[in-house]
Amino acid sequence: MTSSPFSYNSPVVSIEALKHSIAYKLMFTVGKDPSVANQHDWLNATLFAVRDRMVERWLRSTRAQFSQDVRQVYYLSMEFLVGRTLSNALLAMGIYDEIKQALDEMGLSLDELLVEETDPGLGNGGLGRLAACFLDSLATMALPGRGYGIRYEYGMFKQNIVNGQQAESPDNWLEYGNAWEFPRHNTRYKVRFGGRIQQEGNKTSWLETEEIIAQAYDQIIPGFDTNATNTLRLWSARASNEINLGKFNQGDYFAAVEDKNHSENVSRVLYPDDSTYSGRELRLRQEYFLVSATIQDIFHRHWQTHHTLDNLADKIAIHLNDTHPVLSIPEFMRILIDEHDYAWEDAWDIVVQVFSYTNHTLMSEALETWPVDMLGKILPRHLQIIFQINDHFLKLLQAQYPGDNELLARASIIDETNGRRVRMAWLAVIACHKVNGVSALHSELMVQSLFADFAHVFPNRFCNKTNGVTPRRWLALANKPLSAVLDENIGQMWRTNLSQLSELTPHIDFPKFIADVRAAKLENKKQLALYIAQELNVVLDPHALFDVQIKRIHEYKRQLLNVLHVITHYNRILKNPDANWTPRVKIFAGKAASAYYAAKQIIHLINDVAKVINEDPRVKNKLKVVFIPNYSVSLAQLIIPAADLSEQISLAGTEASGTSNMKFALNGALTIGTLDGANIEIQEHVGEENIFIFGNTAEQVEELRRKGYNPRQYYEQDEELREVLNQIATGAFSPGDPKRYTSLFDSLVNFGDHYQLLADYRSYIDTQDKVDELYQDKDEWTRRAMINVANMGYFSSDRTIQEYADEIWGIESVKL
Ligand code: T68
Repeated sequence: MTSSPFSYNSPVVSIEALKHSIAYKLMFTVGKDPSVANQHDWLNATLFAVRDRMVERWLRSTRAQFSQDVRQVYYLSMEFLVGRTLSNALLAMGIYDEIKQALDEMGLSLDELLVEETDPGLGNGGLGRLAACFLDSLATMALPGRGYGIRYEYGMFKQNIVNGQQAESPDNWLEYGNAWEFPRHNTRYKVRFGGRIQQEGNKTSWLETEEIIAQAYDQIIPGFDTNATNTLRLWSARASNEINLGKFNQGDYFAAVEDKNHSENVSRVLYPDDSTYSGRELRLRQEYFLVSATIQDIFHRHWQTHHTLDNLADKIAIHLNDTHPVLSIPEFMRILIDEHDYAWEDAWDIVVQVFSYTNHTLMSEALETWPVDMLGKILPRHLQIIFQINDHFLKLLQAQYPGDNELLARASIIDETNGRRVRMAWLAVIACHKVNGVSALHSELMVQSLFADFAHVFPNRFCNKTNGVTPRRWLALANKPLSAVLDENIGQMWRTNLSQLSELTPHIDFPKFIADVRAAKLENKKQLALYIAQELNVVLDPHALFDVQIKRIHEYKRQLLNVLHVITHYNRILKNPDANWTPRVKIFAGKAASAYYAAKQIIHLINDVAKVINEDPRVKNKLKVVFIPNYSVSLAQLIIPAADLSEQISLAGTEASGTSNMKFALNGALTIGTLDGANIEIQEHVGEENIFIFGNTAEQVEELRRKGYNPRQYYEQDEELREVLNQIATGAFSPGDPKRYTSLFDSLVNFGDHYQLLADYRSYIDTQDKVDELYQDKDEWTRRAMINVANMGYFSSDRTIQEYADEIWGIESVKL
């Protein structure tokens, strides 16, 4: 074994042994003869061979956590976007090159197998990916924790672009099985819905419920270069009566099977809406399904070791990833009170110590509120408990602020202004000992706006935990060329101690270093160009500036502002074709919620504009526009390392944090962005000379709104802007359907431009000009990009998780 301060220990594994286990798995687990096995069979054989080697560590870790009886965190999330698992497991175990060689000697290519693996889309975007980065950090730091979520049968829909428009199709990700999961046929819990409440003296019972079964599926989360691993446990719904025998015997076979299907719908499909709240009953059932199975499982584990629930607060922390799992709170109370005869105050004491909550958005359209009637029908006992929590809280408030009835109405969990609705975020804030935002700005705005009343009542409850990303997946795995350059200059330890990137600083002045970094970037760009040529039949010059905006399509993220720049730039090229233009490629990717018309129009417009520009012979290589379909974690791993420019252009005050902004900067892209979310902290770390900041600040945005924002004024006063908007409105990019974008035009110019694109347009365009100018000096560009990389240590999810562990959860690493 090697052991230097600059490298990790890699285990001694013989290539022969690896070859043998892959061949063995192919025959005895996959059940295929090598002569007929296809790529997928070989992938599965390799997965099984690797998984076996991980199981031993897993069992050892689980045993250590159990025997040391340390406090554990349970991370509850409706979404986990873990990405492909094989390459990450190989990296974590330090056997990447060995497996590659073993496959090579068997006549197979690891790279070809890796892309065969399905990328499970069990999440919408940043919130789900953050949960996955956190699991990676917990395991790597040997912190005792588990993720709990839902094993959706269909993940995020697949996106195709048909005639320029988004078309959705189901993502049947389990079609070829999932070699990575362990079904736990004996870990099953009943989840109940509906029914009625019976009160006998002090005793409350919940009766005559409808029941379904939650069954556990476990996945190993390997830590990097450690024997520590953690578990992600996902629940799948099973009908509690396989078929309804009554109906079956009456001869109604279809009705009998229908019931079964109805129950299993609970874990059928991920809701594809981010940033909007849909309020559908099935979603409420999904949330309770996750919560009920998880809380039962936590209690069960605890009971096995302790035979009491009195010390729960010493041994467990439960974290709520947004309000989606917030029903855990009344569920926890219900079990303690109804099933274990706890007094209300004792149960509540435990709840407050155990629970914590992260808020990921301030936008009102994304905040969950459930109609009292719907909640009462599906979870009558939980509704009672929520009312009781509210009563206790309002009494406390009345005592503290006597006579302030407006405050009572604002802070009540029940919103009476809009039908009667339960505000889930209020419930979370009242029950959790800590509530955090995900960037400094967001956490500040959170206590000034959404939770202002609560911040007075609970001054010590609110805090900030700026997001981070795992350097294992987002640098070591995604960007091998740059990683090699880093290793050569500062050693390998940045993988687990990202602040070591600061040691790059003295290297940045060396021409050889800059040349090596440029060569690495070029290699990544060629890879991406190859993919785009194959998928979209568009040929790109890898020396052009790759300008990238990839994220969910949403009005607040302002992809449309980027399109305004594309068209402005196009117009300028046509007016002055022989000027010294910096060749640019505009790259977009992202999904729109299936019912979000305005977002779908933006996708359509990007594709319409791309078609006109890419086919215009006058433009040639000066400007190209591509929309890459079906954005996913694995596509992000391909695109981000190839980016020169990272577009983070949300309206200030709307993007809670952003995490792709961190991934781009870590991979040596310069950011063009507003002072929003974590962009502000990125600027503080990399220095204002090394980032392109434009547009209004969150304060200026508010002020403009207060004073009465008039977008038409910008339209009338800025000739270049007016030309662009008129082109869109009159069909310059949709000649076959000239009115296609009139409503889009109106939303900007005539109906208020809610996200203030026109106010930031001029500053954005001028800043893009500076980008073009700097890119002409490639060495200086690379130098600034590497100053970014050297200063990104803070944005490791290891730092974020250490803060959660110390300041919210009170957990410590396990000794192995
Ligand atoms: C994101 N939120 C924030 N929500 O938008 C982003 N919402 O700024 C932040 O960096 C990230 O969270 C991590 O903190 C989301 O991704 C959702 O995906 C979502 C899903 C369902 C319902 C509501």
